[in-house]
Amino acid sequence: MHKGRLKSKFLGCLIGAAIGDGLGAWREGRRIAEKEDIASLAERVEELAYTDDTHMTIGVVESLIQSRGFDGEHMAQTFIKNYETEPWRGYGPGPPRVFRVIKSGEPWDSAASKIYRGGSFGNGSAMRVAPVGLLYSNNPAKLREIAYKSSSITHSHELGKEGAALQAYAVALALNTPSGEEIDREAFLLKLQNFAQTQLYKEKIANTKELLGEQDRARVVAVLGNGIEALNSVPTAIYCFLKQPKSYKDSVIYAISLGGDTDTIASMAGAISGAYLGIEAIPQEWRLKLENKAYIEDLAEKLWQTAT
Ligand code: AR6
Ligand code: MG
Repeated sequence: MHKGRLKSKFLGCLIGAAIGDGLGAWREGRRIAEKEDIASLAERVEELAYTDDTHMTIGVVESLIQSRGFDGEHMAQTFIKNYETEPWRGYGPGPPRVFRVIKSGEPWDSAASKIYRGGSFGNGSAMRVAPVGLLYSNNPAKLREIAYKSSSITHSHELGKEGAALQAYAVALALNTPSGEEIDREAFLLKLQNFAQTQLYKEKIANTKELLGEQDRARVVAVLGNGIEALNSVPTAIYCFLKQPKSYKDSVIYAISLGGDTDTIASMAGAISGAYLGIEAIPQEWRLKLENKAYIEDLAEKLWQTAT
């Protein structure tokens, strides 16, 4: 792929994730809503302030750039530093507790198991993993390894790690499909299904395929979920992208209209959509409202330089 095109996709992915987060944050925990109401909300809000989803994604990129690849200790310390600077970003309950355990001397790759029995299966490691999908898009085995490792800093449960790997792989598949080329939705899902190592995710992805033509959003939520658990949000985000792959705006609005963990599902859907369509596909009026846009763009460009 042409280098300039790839750069647009890196920008689209990270800006797309941040905007999905910032817009979805207005509807977190709410019920299913009309798409028109979400569209008019997007027009009304003056600033798209981001939450922990983007704050932690920023930490992942900063660490990948500075370490020129994955370094678990460095990434953990970056998360801690960022959290301590801006603890009010709406973090889930687990990560701040993990950070305290690491600060007390526990190694980065064992601290998370001290918090929840079997580790966390929340979506907090999938919501921040897009940069891993961008950086390792040409090497699925490495992508999986780094997605698992980056997850295990805070989310060491198998379902948490697998959710992160699937989201990263969806970003990689989207990045590697030229935006002028139509997405073969069934082939996209088949690749994800084969990539998944957990039966529960394989089943969810199979359900996703069945639902592609579904009009009833209550049924989509009933089958795929809209919750804070990785299993109940990563396949949903992938679905939101595949439902309308040609429109960033429609993917994000649809994701938020499903209710529940709207910021995270819209952020993950936005990351995949932006990686496929590139930055130009994200409405300019939305981009102008994004908090800290210049810094996120700068990180996207540096990650692109690291990757190429
Ligand atoms: N056993 C029982 N419940 C669990 C377990 C487990 N092993 N693991 C997770 N949960 P957490 P996150 C439940 O705390 O994933 C922000 O709003 C438990 O109810 O690791 O970083 C973001 O925007 C726990 O509180 O946090 C995201 O929406 C919850 O899953 C979200 O929070 C979340 O796991 C990310 O949260
Ligand atoms: Mg959030």
